[in-house]
Amino acid sequence: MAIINQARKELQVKVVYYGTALGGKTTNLVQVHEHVQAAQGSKGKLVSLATNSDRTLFFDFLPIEAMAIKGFKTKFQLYTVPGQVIYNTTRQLVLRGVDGIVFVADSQYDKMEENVRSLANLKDNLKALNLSLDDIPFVLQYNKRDLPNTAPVEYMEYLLNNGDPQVPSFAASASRCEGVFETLNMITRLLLHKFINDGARRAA
Ligand SMILES: Nc1nc2c(ncn2[C@@H]2O[C@H](COP(=O)(O)OP(=O)(O)O)[C@@H](O)[C@H]2O)c(=O)[nH]1
Ligand SMILES: [Mg+2]
Repeated sequence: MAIINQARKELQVKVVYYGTALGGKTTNLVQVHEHVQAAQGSKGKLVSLATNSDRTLFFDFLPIEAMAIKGFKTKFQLYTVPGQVIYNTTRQLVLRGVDGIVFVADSQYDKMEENVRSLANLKDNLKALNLSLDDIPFVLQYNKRDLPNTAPVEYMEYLLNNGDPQVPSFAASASRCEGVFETLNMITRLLLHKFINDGARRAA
């Protein structure tokens, strides 16, 4: 759950970008980091937590619209996880305390099985933490739409977004910064609504 710092009037929200290795998680974060207004004076450093051959990245940022919650600044921390199978322990660690999840799927046809496996792995890892995708704001991104060998979005929806209700999903080409902010804005909005609703429920 989000960390609330009463003294500093700060709400800290953790968003994790999950998905297969090489799907484009890091590219999403790098694009966001590059394009977030430095003028806000609120952008954290892009920090790389190095594992052997893959990186976990995170940084803080403060979306303008998020400042509206009752005098609290909402700080978003964006994390990626290493995709390789052998780093499951790291993935579990990164998921601890997660508030929102973006699943970055690789749209290339030959990655569909890997996408499905990674999503199942996400659910398993959440379960180990007593969490469920049903309770966590969750958005799907179908990345690498610029490549020629992509599966149709409808097919990816069928494979990856077959819950009831479906979750928001976005076609993207992260390396061209297409769909990156659409995805981020949606997870941000879902998170803020959840906090406002939870707060209202607590107050009731
Ligand atoms: N063509 C294409 N390549 C991409 C796209 N997004 C990421 N890539 C490339 O895919 C590779 C893996 O991306 P990366 O962000 O490191 O994947 P990660 O393992 O999920 O963090 C890199 O070479 C990226 O430049 C995209 O939308 N289109
Ligand atoms: Mg990466």
